Amino acid sequence: MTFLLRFHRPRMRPVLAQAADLATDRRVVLRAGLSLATAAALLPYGAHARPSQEHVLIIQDHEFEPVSFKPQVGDTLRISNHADITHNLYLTYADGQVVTLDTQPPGTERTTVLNQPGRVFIKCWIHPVIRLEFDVAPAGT
Ligand SMILES: [Cu+2]
Repeated sequence: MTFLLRFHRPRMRPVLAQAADLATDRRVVLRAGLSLATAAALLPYGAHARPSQEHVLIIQDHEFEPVSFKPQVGDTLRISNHADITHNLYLTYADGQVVTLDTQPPGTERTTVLNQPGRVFIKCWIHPVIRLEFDVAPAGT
């Protein structure tokens, strides 16, 4: 059985370019007369934040592709049905929250924004054999 896995990330500039921009921003801030403390307070955000990403998860027949991405809270999961059967998937978060996606005929995609850190299970209401689990990291880690 062939497994395909793709995940798309928004274009990210190289870290060095971001760091250079941050340094420039700091000089601008200083020239604007704000305190060093203010600039220092901005630094952790610029150094650690990562933009939300979109991860594509493909389902073939009755199985998901293995997960190789590292999702965070706020990331979007795009599930693409490459099977020739309809699925109706749902996510279960660690606290029991259930998010049901719409019925998903062959060739269609459904998206959901991951809203909690921790273990997430994806199953199908129609095909209980289908099961996938992965971890979601807190935002900004
Ligand atoms: Cu199914």
